[in-house]
Amino acid sequence: MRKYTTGKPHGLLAVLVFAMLAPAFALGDVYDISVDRVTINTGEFEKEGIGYNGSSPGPVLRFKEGEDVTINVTNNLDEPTSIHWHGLILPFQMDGVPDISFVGIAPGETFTYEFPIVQTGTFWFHSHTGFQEPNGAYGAIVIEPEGREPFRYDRDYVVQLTDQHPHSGDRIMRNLKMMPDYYNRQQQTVGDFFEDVADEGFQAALADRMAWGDMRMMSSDVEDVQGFTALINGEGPEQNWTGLFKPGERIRLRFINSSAMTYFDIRIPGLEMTVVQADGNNVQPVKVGEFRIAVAETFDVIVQPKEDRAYTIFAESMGRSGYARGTLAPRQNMVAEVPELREPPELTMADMSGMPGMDHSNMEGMDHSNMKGMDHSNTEGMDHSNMKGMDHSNMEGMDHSNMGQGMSADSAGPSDPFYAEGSGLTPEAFNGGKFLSYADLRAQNPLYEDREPTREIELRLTGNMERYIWSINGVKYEDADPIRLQYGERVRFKLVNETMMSHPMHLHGMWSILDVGAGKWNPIKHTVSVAPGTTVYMETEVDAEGQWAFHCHLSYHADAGMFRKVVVEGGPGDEGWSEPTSAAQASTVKGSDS
Ligand SMILES: [Cu+2]
Repeated sequence: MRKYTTGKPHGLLAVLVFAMLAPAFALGDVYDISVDRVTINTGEFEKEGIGYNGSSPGPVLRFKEGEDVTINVTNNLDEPTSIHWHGLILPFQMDGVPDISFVGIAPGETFTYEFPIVQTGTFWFHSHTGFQEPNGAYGAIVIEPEGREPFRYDRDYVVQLTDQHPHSGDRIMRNLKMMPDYYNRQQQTVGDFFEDVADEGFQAALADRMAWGDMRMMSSDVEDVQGFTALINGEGPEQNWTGLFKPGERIRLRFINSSAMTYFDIRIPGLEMTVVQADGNNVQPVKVGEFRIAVAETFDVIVQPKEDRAYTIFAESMGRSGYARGTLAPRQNMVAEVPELREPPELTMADMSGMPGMDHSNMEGMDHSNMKGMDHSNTEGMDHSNMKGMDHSNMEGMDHSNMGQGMSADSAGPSDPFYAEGSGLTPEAFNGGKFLSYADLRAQNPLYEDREPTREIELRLTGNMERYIWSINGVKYEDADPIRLQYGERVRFKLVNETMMSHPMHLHGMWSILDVGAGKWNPIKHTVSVAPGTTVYMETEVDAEGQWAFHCHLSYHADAGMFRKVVVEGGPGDEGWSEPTSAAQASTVKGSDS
């Protein structure tokens, strides 16, 4: 283990020795990254944050398939750090997760990462220590293929989306723990209630409110953290990041969602987008008017603006509490109209149908004398994670495994099989055009042979919004045993979302084959978003030994416990993986508040 934590001179020597021993191996470039305190200016506020090589986002790292990279990461902070290479397939000791892959990088230390680049596409990197990532510690990775791309383009831009908040990550977490709706600025008011009474009638409006009150949740709980400024490549809506083009050119836009908490719905008014890659893997092209990008996902699209005018890249947050904005233009300082934010979506009872013990059939029998159900102030003592009367038998309606049928855009049918039917979160394209669904994704080339899984592992995504506890199978990370997998098996994960929030689940080190009902053409991803009230299946060829992380990529959900260690045993190099230990080990960071 220590050999990976050598200082810079040592690391270079190791590379030289390695090069002499294996002259046939291509010696790749050496990259130097420093981790620094930086000032982040969003155009709306300034804050102290963490960046790489003096800026946030850090540099775009450009690798080439087949090269062996050496990356020296020097920690200039007064606290430990780490870098995780999100979506990269590499030896687990290089994966950069403190306490799982390695011990972390102590203040003043240089850690040398060395690994071969065995894939192509758009990825990103970020700190896996404390709340450094929400505080700005991220950058983009572009990996060029050895051969040709299966699609043509003339230009190539990274479009890295982030959500910077005036508060530091530590402060946000403290506030959420104290008051989970602290950052929810779209709470319903008494006025809203009387509007609903006017629309739906008193009984319906009241029954609805009481059901929500029982749940200790609000129908506007789409986003945990509002009040951020959304950025494109580090520039806020007013700063307006701009990419230049010549009319008629084909432009590849590499969208990366490096936000802490924010899903975005992305469109470019006036341009059709052709999705060609998801999470770094080529997919059969899909033309769309709009797409949703979950936290930690990447989507590459190709656009071809033909007119000599500017186009706005408009990325609305899923809860419509903010937007990122950039511009594609033939010349600098050109702007196009910036659309208005649409109405915030409202969760519906369908989004809660994953909640155990909810029976929607007998709402009429509710006792209306108990009006306190509408009062959100007395919400103590309810823990949904252990509600009695759990009944999973009626979950079949949401089972996506037999999704081949009924996927037409029939107005009567479900609009998107990855959302509960009747969900308030089901996206709709602004212009009435096509909104990308997971169900549209097909691998360009299947990476794995289609074979039967050896077993199924059910993971229920659970939580208690009232206490801001997030967990898997009702158990948070610190109390959980690792998930043990055998090298060589193929595991089918059943992800059941019992909460009212979407969770982007990220498995490190191995691909997640998302079941969209397309057999061997199912797309492979590193991050799979599970919408409220739904069940999603993904399969994993267990082809990487060692210790890996598997977690929700919403920063504050991961920190609160929606996180697991995965141990892959029985591989060729299995010596029994020991726990990394060192004085440098520290999983939370005491950052300064702003
Ligand atoms: Cu989550």
